[in-house]
Amino acid sequence: MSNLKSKFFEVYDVLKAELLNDPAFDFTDDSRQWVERMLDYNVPGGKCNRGLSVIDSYRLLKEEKELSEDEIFLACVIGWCIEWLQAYFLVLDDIMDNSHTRRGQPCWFRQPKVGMIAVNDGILLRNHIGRILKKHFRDKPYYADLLDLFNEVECQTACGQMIDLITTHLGQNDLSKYSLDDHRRIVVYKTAFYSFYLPVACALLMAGENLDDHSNAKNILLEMGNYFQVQDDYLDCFGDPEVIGKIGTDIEDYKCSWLVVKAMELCNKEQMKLLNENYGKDDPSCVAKVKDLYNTLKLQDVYLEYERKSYEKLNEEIEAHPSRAVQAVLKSFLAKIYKRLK
Ligand code: DMA
Ligand code: MG
Ligand code: MG
Ligand code: MG
Repeated sequence: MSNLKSKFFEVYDVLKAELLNDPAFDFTDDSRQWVERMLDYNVPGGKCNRGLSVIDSYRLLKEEKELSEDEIFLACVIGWCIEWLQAYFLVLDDIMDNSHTRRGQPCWFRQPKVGMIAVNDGILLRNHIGRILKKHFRDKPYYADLLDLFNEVECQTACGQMIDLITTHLGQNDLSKYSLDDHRRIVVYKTAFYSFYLPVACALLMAGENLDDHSNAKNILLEMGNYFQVQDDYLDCFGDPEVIGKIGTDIEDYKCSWLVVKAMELCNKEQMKLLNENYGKDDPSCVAKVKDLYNTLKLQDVYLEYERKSYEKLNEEIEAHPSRAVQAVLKSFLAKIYKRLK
């Protein structure tokens, strides 16, 4: 493990210990054990890209200046708040998407004795963020802005999840109603704000910047988030479950996935009929027929071309950005996700 990553995980232990001794609640041994197990199961097991990006971004924004131990600690704390936010959304997302596995293990709600208690665990994860921020940032001049930012991004993500879920009603009625614009709107809200804009915005606040001055960087980050979710949609169907740690459910769930939108752009009448008959069915033979069609339409090649073009366009936009430091932040983000397999 890199130095930074091990430092980051030390901070997880600190935050967990604080939450398990939060004076706001009179813990019993049982309740403390439940929360500890729930946190260990859901918070630290991912790639931690979002959390680690806060520290990376903050360092790049400070250019040459060496960060103090305290600054590194605080950047790690905010990084973990984003990981907590992600855990909260994923615990609930897996229930709503009827998923089976996450990060190489059964989804939390599928654990014996968990079930729908997972809904409240999601709410708890969400509430931990406010507890953590209060403890470590209350005295900072940017505390109010930081809280506002988390609140706004959470709201945007929840709205994105809503349109992801209700758009399936539209598709169930008439699959051909799904468009690339619908897809874009869904993924910018459900993924791009919290995964891309939030880590950088946190680093900017820590560095004393005003977020209103960074709308250009925000737009580039949202574009990157769109690209990232297209990758997620692609991997849902074509990724290796062993590598991505989850089994795809987008076809069964009638999702307005980038793949189905692209398929409809390319297919003939007969293929459209096949898609209509088999999309959104929780039946492995129907799923297999949809995947066969995706192969016939060579969607893997369409995706590779999309990936190449997006990368090119994002690079151009980043290079046109006036600030060297911000350019470095955006480039490091893009490098982390380009051609990702998980
Ligand atoms: C998930 O979209 C978005 C959030 C906010 C959790 P998704 O359902 O495609 O994610 P996954 O493929 O990881 O279940
Ligand atoms: Mg999901
Ligand atoms: Mg989902
Ligand atoms: Mg997905």
